[in-house]
Amino acid sequence: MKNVLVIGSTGQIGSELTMKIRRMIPEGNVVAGYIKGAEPKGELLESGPAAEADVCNGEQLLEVVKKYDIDTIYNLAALLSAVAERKPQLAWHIQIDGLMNILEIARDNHCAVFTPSSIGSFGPETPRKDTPQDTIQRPRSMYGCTKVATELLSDYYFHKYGVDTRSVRFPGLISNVTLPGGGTTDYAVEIYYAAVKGEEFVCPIAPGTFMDMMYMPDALKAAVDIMNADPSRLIHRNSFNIASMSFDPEILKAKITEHIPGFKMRYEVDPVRQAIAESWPDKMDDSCARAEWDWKPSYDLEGMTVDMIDALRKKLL
Ligand code: AKB
Repeated sequence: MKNVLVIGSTGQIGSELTMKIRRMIPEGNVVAGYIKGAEPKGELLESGPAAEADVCNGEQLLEVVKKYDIDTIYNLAALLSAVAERKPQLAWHIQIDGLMNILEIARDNHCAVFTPSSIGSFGPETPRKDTPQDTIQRPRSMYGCTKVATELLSDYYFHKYGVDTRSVRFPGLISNVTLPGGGTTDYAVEIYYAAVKGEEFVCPIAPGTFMDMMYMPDALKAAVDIMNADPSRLIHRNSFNIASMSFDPEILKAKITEHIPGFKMRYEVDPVRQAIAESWPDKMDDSCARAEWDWKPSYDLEGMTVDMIDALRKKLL
């Protein structure tokens, strides 16, 4: 990995991943790819090259890949689960037609490609506890349909054309830099912002609904480590279960209250998000990632909570 294009560089993952990779390879071109209306600003803009890179515009992508001699593409363009339910055709267009554009360019230009999958690639028939690496994937959401198709298409391009595609199934990601937009797991980020600001949190997910979650530094490490992994050890490619913690809103509220006594939360359950959340696993088994590329998270709920509160106090107060 030397010249890298991060598509979706101003999003929740992209904004931090681009900066991490720039720090890792200062001698390379790490291009912050964006779409109109979501241009990079500040440090992201000033610390390296930026280029318009819309997944739905193959010619534009090819131009960027050629100009910067790109060898690795991080494809982070996606509509998250709740938004994708409102705009299913657009979600398919971005997530699948866009991925096709990227894979074709990668095939002709010898690029490795990372396109994340998600806990959203599972559905109600999937075993909920210790969800195996290889299991039933029959999601009921459009987001999930695109994620399963992403896994299949990425594996297809690897087996058929030798494109070096690799991926992880991200849990809900919690970060203090860029807010997520339109996901089912967003509550687990928003709750920290409310708690630090001293506001009551209105939770859209019902008590007792468990989902895998992960702190952003671990997610970024996974995205980098999988692309740097020794290919001869990889039995799987698209896509690996990775896990670090699983909780429901009550457990998260109790943990935050240990650090911010008096924090208040009430429920106003959003039926769309709740139905999606109930179809996702409670907790994935990530033993294949641990065995094949030494995946190991650093943060548990306590470590993440201390760090989130500290960072948000500096940012918001
Ligand atoms: C979402 O909630 O849609 C995402 C995800 C789990 O992939 N955060």
